[in-house]
Amino acid sequence: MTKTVILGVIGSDAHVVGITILERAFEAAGFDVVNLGVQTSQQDFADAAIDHDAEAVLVSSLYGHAKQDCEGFHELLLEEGLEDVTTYIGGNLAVGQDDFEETRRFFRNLGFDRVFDSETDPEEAIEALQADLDMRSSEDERERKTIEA
Ligand code: B12
Repeated sequence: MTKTVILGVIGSDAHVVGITILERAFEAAGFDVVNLGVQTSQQDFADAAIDHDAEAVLVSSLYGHAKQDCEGFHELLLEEGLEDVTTYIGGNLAVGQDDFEETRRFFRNLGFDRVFDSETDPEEAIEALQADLDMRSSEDERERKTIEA
């Protein structure tokens, strides 16, 4: 079954090239992509995930304000009943040069399932999402069988 991902650039960020490339790469890999474009609010991500019954939300941020823009995002997803949606973030996630492992830890602590830097090849994120969603559907399948049994 085709899996739907929501893609967008969060906050006031207007960098569009990265998500355009990601949109094409995820589509070519067989995903249904809903591209919300630039300057997308947290609520817009949540609304789109509900409207399209999405499996994943991919957040992009390039301009250095991702930390502020993503505060409270996972609390909002929880409030909206979207706790099962897989969330990734990628791009230039901090201002200037910093230790990416620290940045990754920060965003993992916010609730993102995976965190990617701006050097990430889209294929890497696609393979990760395929693996994460396959894992999730086999867990669901196992759960269904246990309930049915
Ligand atoms: C073009 C550009 C602009 C253009 C954007 C035009 C447009 N509409 O897209 C303009 C001139 C408008 C602009 C403005 C600004 N910019 Co600018 N911009 C760039 C630049 C030169 C290229 C960005 C780009 O298109 N890259 C090409 C694409 C293919 O790569 P990408 O965006 O990195 O995306 C890839 C990866 O990051 C990754 N990825 C991205 N998101 C995600 C999400 C997920 C889930 C995954 C898995 C992967 C992933 O995959 C993408 C595809 O391969 C970069 C510098 C650079 N070389 O990156 C600065 C840069 C991003 N800009 C920067 C800044 C500071 C700004 C401004 C704040 C400047 C200012 N003071 O006004 C403003 C912000 C305006 C705003 N509201 O957003 C900084 C950010 C610094 C930081 N984060 O620490 C950078 C890094 C320049 C720098 N070295 O200082 N910018």
